[in-house]
This record gives sequence, structure tokens and C-alpha cells, in this order.
Amino acid sequence: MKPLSIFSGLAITALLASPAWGHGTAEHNKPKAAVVKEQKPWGIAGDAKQAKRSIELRMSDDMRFSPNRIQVRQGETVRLVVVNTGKVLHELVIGSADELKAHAEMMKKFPNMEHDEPYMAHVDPGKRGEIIWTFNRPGEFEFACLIAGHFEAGMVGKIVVTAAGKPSAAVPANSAPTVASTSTSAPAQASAHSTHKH
Ligand SMILES: [Cu+2]
Repeated sequence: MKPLSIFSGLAITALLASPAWGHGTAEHNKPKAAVVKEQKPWGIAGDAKQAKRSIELRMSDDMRFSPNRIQVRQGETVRLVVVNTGKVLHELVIGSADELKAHAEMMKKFPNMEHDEPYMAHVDPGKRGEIIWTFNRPGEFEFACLIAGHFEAGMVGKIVVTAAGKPSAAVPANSAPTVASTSTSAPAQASAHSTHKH
């Protein structure tokens, strides 16, 4: 097995980028500096050594992720292996629903906008990339492909980070109001609530 390197993957992406994507700038051809670990609401860049679990996520030209929902525990470092099974460039970007939506709007206005962060993987057709991420904040987040038009076509998925110490079945959205409910079907409840966030 060939070891995967996110750095070489990105370098190849930069060199082979289609003109529409416009990643071939001098900035992108520089060797990537060490990842800056900046705390985000959806976690922080992780160390490969800490990644005890790999999750494979496939991206296809029908603008879908498979699976489109993943669940991790707070504090868990995960290796997200992002496979592009399609014929066009796709990417996976982790974020909050609001942030991804705003970012997608920007990408529509400025399709050549450069963006490269440790919570993103831009993956050429037939290739794979990876993200090592530590989900150290509980809550509901999303992953999306922000290439112009893809997000709008529904290329988005959900990440549920269960709070440390809680059973994984109980997943309260962190800002969801307490609603009297006798239902124990947590996933349906949780996703219904997430659309009502303010
Ligand atoms: Cu895409």
C-alpha cells in the first residue's frame, strides 16, 4: 500500500487544476507550510498519529457524498479518506451549516477563489485525498463540496459529534430548544431540529 500524503495530493491538485478552478497560482505551488492548528467551532486539525479511525467518503458526479452522514465522538481524531469516483473535481470542506452556506455563495461569485485549509480536501477525478481532523467540540456540523453549483445541487452531508461521556444515541443539537418528546428515534429528531437553528 502506498502511503497517502495530503501534501503531495495537494501539490498534484495545484499542478493539474483545471482552468475553471484556477488553483495554479504561485501561492499554491509553494511547498505547504506546517498546518496551523486553529480552533474552529467544528474542531481542530489533528495529528495522523492520533487518528484511530478512518472513514471513507466517496464523492460522485451525481453531486452526492456516500455516506452523507457520519458520527464521531467528541475528542476523536479521524482520518477522513475522501475518494473522488467522478470525472470532475470535487472537494470536501468541513464547517458549520451557516459557514458552508456563506462560503458556497462566495464560490459562486468568485469561482477562482483560492482556499486551502486543513479541514478541506480538493480531490481530482479518480484520486483520493485525506483530512486528519480532531472533533473536539460537540454538535452538528456539515461537510460539503463548495465547487460552484455542487453545493446547490445538494452535495452536502452531516457530521454529528456526540458529547464526551454521553451515550452515542442521545444527540442533542447544541442550540436546539428542549422539546417534550416521547420519541427515542434520535437521528430523525436531531436532523429535524438542526433546520430550526437561529
Ligand atoms: Cu463536487
